[in-house]
Amino acid sequence: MSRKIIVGAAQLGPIAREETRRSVVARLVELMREAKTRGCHFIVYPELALTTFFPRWYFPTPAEVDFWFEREMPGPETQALFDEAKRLEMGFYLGYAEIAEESDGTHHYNTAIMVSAKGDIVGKYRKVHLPGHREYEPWRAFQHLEKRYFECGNLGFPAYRAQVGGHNGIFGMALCNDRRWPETHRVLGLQGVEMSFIGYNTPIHYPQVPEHDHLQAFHNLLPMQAGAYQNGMWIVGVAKAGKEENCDLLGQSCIIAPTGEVVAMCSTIGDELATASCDLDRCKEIKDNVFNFALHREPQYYRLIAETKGAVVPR
Ligand code: ING
Repeated sequence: MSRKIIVGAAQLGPIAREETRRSVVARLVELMREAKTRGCHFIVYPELALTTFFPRWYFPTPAEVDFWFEREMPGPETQALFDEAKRLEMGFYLGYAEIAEESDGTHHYNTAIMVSAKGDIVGKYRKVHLPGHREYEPWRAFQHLEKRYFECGNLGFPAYRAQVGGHNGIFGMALCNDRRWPETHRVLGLQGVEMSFIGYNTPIHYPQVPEHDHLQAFHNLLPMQAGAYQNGMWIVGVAKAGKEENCDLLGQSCIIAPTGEVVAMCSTIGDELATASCDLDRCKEIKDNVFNFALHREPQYYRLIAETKGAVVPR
């Protein structure tokens, strides 16, 4: 018995500050059409896939910030993507900046959705681990103001039963910095997730520790390969890549098996599709054995993980 689904990692090259959503959606549709010719059932786009990575700049007014957000999904510019997905019977994951009107007011999130081959939104995730800083910091070559523009997600790390390629599976989502934190993958793993989608925008230059710049590719794969293996799940990591408004973003979009092996990877820093046939049943090789949670975990000793924010060091 196997539950093979064919998945596409749809990496995007740079999106210029002036590039319209309509123009970006045309690029997304192009990648979706290529995915169809390659037999894909599902395609994964990057984080904040509709615009340039705007947290690299300081915007003084709320109106200038809100310009980068979507109030509707699908909205006027993104309906074409949903329509094409329905026509091609292609599910997709899409990262975007979300303005949400909730009972207690208006909120701003760094969001991702999972959309079925019928064009229905079957899952939503709002980024929990927000990197960067809140105030303008002039010493930086570029800002990273995610803590200023987004609120911490209020949905946790939900898992979804959904159908992809005619097979039922359990899917999860994360966004960029989330992939660096083992808690992200484990909370999904503890819900039986068999495949997670993670879009990212990762500058190669890390201003606080520039001597780590040459390690960005290693630090991209390391946590995702570990997360896949330690939770017995497929992980599809997809970059917005290339020199975007003079900021070099890492590529290396990839599909990782539950064994932790990279089975497909992009080799350019432009718009590029990497695909793989992923058998969801292969998760059992790991989930039923080396990481059989019910058999081997000892949560009575893990309380610090959930009970404290910072480290509790011995006196
Ligand atoms: N970007 C980066 C990421 O976590 C970063 C921020 C870069 C953190 C390099 C640490 C090192 O991949 C986003 N958008 O989270």
